[in-house]
Amino acid sequence: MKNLGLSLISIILFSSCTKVTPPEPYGPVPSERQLAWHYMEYYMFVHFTVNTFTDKEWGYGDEKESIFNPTELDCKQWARVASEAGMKGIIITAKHHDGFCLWPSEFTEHSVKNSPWKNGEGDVIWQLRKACDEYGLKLGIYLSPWDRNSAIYGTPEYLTYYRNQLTELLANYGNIFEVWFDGANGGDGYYGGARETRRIDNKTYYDWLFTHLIVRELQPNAVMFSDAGPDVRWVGNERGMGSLTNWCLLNKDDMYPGGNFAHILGSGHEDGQYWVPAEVDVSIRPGWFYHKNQDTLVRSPENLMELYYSSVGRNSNLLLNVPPDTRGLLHENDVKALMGFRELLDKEFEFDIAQGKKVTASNTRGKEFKPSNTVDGNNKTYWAAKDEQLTAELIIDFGTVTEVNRILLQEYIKLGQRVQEFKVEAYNNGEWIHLVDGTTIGNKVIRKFPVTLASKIKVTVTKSKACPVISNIELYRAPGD
Ligand code: FUL
Repeated sequence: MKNLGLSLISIILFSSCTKVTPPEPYGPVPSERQLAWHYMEYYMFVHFTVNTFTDKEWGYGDEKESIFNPTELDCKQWARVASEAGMKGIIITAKHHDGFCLWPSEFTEHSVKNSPWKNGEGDVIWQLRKACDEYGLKLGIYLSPWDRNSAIYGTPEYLTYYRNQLTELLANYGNIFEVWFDGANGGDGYYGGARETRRIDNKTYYDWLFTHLIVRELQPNAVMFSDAGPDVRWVGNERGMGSLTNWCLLNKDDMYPGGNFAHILGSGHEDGQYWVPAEVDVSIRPGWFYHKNQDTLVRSPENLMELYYSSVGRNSNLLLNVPPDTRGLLHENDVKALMGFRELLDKEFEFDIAQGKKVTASNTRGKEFKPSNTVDGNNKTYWAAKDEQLTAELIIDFGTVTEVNRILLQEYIKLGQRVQEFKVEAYNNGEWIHLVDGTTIGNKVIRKFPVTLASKIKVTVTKSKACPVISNIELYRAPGD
């Protein structure tokens, strides 16, 4: 009995000693609100204001409230289209540079309350809130810091005005997932009748840290976007181009909205001190606002598919702008393009060849971190190498020769972004053929390669800051060559 007791104790002790611990996080890691944002991937931008009716991109600030008069405004149509397109939320220009507010702000007369729309009783933000709830979408707001209508723009008092408006939006419209701080400022404007040029110092004028506190207090789950984060960064262009090398990391301390940082924002900083991932903002039309003469210039479904590859496929989220027209509806041509894109997307990623297949690794940390975690259709589980291992190979064995032309990879970013270089090869007829060379992975990369016959695919992490931690590998045979 005594002996049996002892050996039981030693078994318990032994097994607790051999329990494998997960890798320690490496470098900055995403907050919960950023993780939730990463999972959204694709959502709609809505640019709508007096510009829709004046046919302009930047209103001067002297537009009469009476021109805002959409005849059939229907936020439910926006939300239905967004949801059917596969989007997860909508971010709206509650106030653009012209200063006109889409909600009846108590701090200005320059808003929907003095427009003919619904006899001044309407509130676009509230309508959109309800529509988003109905379609299971999240709501975000864009509140332009530059205000060409405000008489006090450029003075310290304007900051109080701006923060009051921000507070109205954050306190009265339910949960907000993203607050968009734009960096543009062209200087001249109406400014309450002064009609002059007002220059501000982007670095100091807005006192951003104080404004950020308001967002944190009223909407702790919201991420804040700007050129410099703090939670999500601009990608540095409006052409829909994410960077092939894309670190979710940024040394943002000396950066600010409207600064000259576009050249850095695509790739981020490999040694960045903060987790600030990139968002690709791009319009479905040449302009951000609706212009009738652009009805024939809406991007095609194929073009939108390319945008998807250059954004979501490059470790960024895609914020696709679809501007309502003067009726207050998304135009038929835009809706058609979005639905066409959705169809292409569904076909492109219809069947994951890798899921459930046999996977082996050159190195594995322990059974909880087994290689098959990368193909179990669950990106909360992951394969990890041992700590000292900075390179490793994973081989997915299809068991039979299969055509393949796309690969999707994900790091388990809760433990930080680690991979610096990787390559992908295919095995057929007794040899390994090179398919793809890559640098960073992060939340997600998707890469195309020519249709290849393969019985196995090998993913090699050739350089990593710390032991690689991969949550997901998917392989597809997308239509076409
Ligand atoms: C820019 C603005 O000036 C454009 O009008 C648009 O809102 C775009 C998304 O951001 O900075």
